[in-house]
Amino acid sequence: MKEISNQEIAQILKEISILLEMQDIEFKPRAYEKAALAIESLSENVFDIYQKGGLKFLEEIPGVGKAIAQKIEELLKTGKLKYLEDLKKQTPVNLKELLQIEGLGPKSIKKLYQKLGIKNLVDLEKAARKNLIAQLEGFGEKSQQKILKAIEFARKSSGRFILGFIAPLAEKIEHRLLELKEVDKAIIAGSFRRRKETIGDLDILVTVKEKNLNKAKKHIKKIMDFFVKMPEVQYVYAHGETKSAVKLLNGLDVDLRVVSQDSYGAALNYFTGSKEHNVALRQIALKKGYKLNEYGLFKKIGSKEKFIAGKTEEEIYEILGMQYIPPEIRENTGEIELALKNKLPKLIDYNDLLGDLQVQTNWSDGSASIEEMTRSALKFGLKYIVITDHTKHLSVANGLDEERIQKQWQEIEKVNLKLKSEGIDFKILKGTECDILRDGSLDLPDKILEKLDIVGVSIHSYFNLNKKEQTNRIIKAISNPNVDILFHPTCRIIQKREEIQIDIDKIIEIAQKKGVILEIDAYPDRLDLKNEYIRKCVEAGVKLSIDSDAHSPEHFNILKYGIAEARRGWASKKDIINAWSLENVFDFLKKK
Ligand code: DGT
Ligand code: CA
Ligand code: CA
Ligand code: ZN
Repeated sequence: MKEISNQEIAQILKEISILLEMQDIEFKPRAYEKAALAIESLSENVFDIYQKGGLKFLEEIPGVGKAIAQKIEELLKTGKLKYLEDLKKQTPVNLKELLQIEGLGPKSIKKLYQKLGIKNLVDLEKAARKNLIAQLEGFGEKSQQKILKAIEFARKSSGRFILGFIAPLAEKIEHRLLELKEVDKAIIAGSFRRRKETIGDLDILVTVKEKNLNKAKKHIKKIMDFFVKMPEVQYVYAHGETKSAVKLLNGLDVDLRVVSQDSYGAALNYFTGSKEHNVALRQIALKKGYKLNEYGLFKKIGSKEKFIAGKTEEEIYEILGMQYIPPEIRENTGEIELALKNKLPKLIDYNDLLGDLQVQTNWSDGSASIEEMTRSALKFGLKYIVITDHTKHLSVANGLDEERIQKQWQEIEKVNLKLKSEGIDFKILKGTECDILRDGSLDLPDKILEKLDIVGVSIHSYFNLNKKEQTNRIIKAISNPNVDILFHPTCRIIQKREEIQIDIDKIIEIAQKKGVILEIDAYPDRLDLKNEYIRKCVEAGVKLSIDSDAHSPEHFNILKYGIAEARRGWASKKDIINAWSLENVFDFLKKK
């Protein structure tokens, strides 16, 4: 048996539907599509359903008939599906790539394959550039242009990497460079330094210690040689005297530039970006009679330019009459204007968190015990955590029912006493990640919720309700006076699942009225809420929490990505409730 997720099964059914449509088969494609949709919004795992009742239970899933049930059975049993393999052989094209091109559907993809042998994006672009698509019946010049545009867009949005997933490798490379004896400074600039959710490529800057120009040249050559020969390098685009560029085995591109000590700050500022921030900053410089580029800040005196600054970023901002702007908010969304008026908010700091309000244990789908999670939280410098295991509706995660959650309280008490006896100042709180059911009611009764220290609620099913229904569902859930936090409010998974459709402004408004906290889930591919919504909360005075959503002891490590997202959303300590002492947290919650 193979544990395949609902999402994966739905994906496969959708693929079959598209392949069938290519074959000009009627009705069947629609049946597969319907089954895919049904399985996507199913709250129970198909895998569990099958284990409980076999083929018969599969057939009871709405939209799933006998033929489709059998295919699901084959998938679960063998991990493969012959029917799909056969269909794929008939039109061996890269559907995933081609379908992201706006305007291309199953029928047109089939035609492009049959008439021009187009199998993927590269083939498609070649054909379009050779003007072959314009000549195909049913396409024409206009759609050829559209296709070229869409290819460009697809290239831009794909091939990006999730910050938290590549950071360990990126930092390893950075440290490795720093350890070279020739290197003085090494730093990753670009979107990585701005802590964007996804990273296109890495832009590394280094300076050398050697001041003598001739000697320095040799040192730089050594650094460049070292860089292009790193074990992770797959391909070398450029191996130059001041710049090299490589592709790593995982597909990530990395640029390395050597800059002079005197220009380090200017280069760091330029290559950190964003481009929009750079452009606006340069205009400020011009207005004040300077010129700013990656080499420094220059004053125009007559026809000459005099070097004024460039060694550090700080001195550049200072001479331009501004506060230092943290990289995370350099997006030209108002930070420059405020920095000129000395009115930037003081952002939450990377060591400001005192607690974590969402922690899973092996009582549900976490890997470690309450005590193990607690000891780990202590190591990460926290003062309190809330144990928030899933509830019974989420049966895949072995969610807790009334009875088990009450047993868990005894365990929490026990560990709390143990810590106290060891003289450790730490508090474990009783909480829950209570499932929001389809109609907005909650998976645990009020008489249980009342007794918890902190109640978190979240959505794990029916992701595709329409905006009105989904918004009302959440409003109903957070209107329960026992509810303190809404976890991962938009349910997005970066590069995998779109946000659920909600009226975020309305939810922020209700959260503000009811004193409900909205979460920033720090999981690298969640970062939910995202920065734009965080900023709305900050403006509306809604409190936020930054939680690890830890499922194992080392996961507290990812809190930093939540903090980064909070900073990108302009949040300060006053906005982030788990940067407060436990006393203050409870004072806030009591006022609800
Ligand atoms: P990415 O790699 O797509 O995640 O985003 P970035 O921001 O790292 O962009 P990248 O790698 O193309 O360029 C690095 C930095 O260099 C960018 O943040 C700002 C600067 N930069 C690049 N192109 C331009 C430009 O045309 N004008 C200005 N002013 N700055 C630029
Ligand atoms: Ca970059
Ligand atoms: Ca770059
Ligand atoms: Zn969850």
